[in-house]
Amino acid sequence: MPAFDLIIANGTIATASESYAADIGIRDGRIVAIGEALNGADEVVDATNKLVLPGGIDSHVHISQPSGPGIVMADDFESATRAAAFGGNSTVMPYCLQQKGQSLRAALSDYHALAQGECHIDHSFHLIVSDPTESVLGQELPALFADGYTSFKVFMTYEGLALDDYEMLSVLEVAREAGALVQIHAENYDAIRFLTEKLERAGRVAPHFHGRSRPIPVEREATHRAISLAELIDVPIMIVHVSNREAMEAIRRAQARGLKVMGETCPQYLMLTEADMERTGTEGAKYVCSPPPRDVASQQACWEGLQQGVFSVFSSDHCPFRYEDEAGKLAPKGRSSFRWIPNGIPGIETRLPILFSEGVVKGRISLQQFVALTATNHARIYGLTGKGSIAIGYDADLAIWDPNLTRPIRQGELHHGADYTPFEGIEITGWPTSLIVRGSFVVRDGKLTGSKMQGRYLPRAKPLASLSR
Ligand code: DUC
Ligand code: ZN
Ligand code: ZN
Repeated sequence: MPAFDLIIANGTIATASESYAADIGIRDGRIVAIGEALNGADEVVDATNKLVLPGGIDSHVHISQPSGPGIVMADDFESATRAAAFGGNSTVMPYCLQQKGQSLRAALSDYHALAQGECHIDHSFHLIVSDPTESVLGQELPALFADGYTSFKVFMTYEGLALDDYEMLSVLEVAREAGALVQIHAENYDAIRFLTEKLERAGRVAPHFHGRSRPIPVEREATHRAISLAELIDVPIMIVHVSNREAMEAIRRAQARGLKVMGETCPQYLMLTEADMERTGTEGAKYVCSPPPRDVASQQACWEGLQQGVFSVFSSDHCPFRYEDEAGKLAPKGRSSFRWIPNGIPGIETRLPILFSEGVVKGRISLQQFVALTATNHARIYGLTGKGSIAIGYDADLAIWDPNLTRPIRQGELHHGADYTPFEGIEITGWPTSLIVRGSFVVRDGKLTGSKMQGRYLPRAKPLASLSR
């Protein structure tokens, strides 16, 4: 019997700490050898002139999430995980939304049913806590933590989702006791409501007024408040989808003071601006997401946050809606005011190529930072044991990249369920060409070879309180 099921030979391996030329020997879905001139395998795949990276981990995606009456997300688990695989990802972490009045267990059982047998790659859930009742705080969250649901998200805005400060403190306290990590959507609910009503009264309802209804101070204030509340409880937090300098600097200051505050940014805050929401007619709706895309100076601030380690993760915040669709961006109510345009954009397949091309190829970040920001840190922070790196004993989750392949992002070549990409036409150098999950090809030389039965659900270990930087 050969020593290995599969050898990936002659590639350049890159991890969060170094790059080197070596072969990878895989048996029973795990990496069992890394060395020169390995031999003895059922199959040898030649990766000459290719990079071999850990499969990407996208720890912030929304799939099949209820999004309001008549609105339907563009991706289910099958299409989202297929698109993720073509984008070089081997694990995604979607949200499981608790609806008001619903138990967390009931919400989870709905999401597991949607995902079961429909995932091309591995997945694990964060909970969204929208109704922190006594039983949620006292019983469900601690029990679910013990079952491997070790992170949850809370919102400071949105009707039906926003927690007030008392509720936030209660959730943070439970997280502290359990050792869970809380992700925070930091925008000031009342300020958005106030500004939205004012804009609507003035007849300013076109898509780009979405940005005016939640300007930078709205995000800065909530970020500062979230950090202060977490400091009161002494609990780690992750501020998700940071869009601008003021929020980034608030996180940096908290870190300098020794607080366990982590940050995340996303492709839309590097590549889009508010001008995109000003496109003619209703087209601006394609770019409506929250927080909204800002300006070029904010893009620069987000790059600095990535370069300087203020942000430890780079996620897609994939939240896809179709454009030409009454159940999506052009819902009848959405045409009447920006307030009703479903918030979110697709990005699960383009996250890694964008950061590779704009970051590594253009010299803004190193290849090691790229791997850390897109895979390794996600695994460490969220407790995905045996994922996110290339090392003996780790799952053989590998993305093979052609670092010289240059072609633009085109909707027609993507695999998600949305009918557009907000990143249309961006020229990319460096694309993943093959993706292996636990030793089996899901995508091979640009073709889907895996099945939707291949992805597994991953319970998680205790999250990390902070990355030592
Ligand atoms: N927050 C998210 O995290 N994703 C999409 C929309 C939102 O407000
Ligand atoms: Zn959010
Ligand atoms: Zn999100």
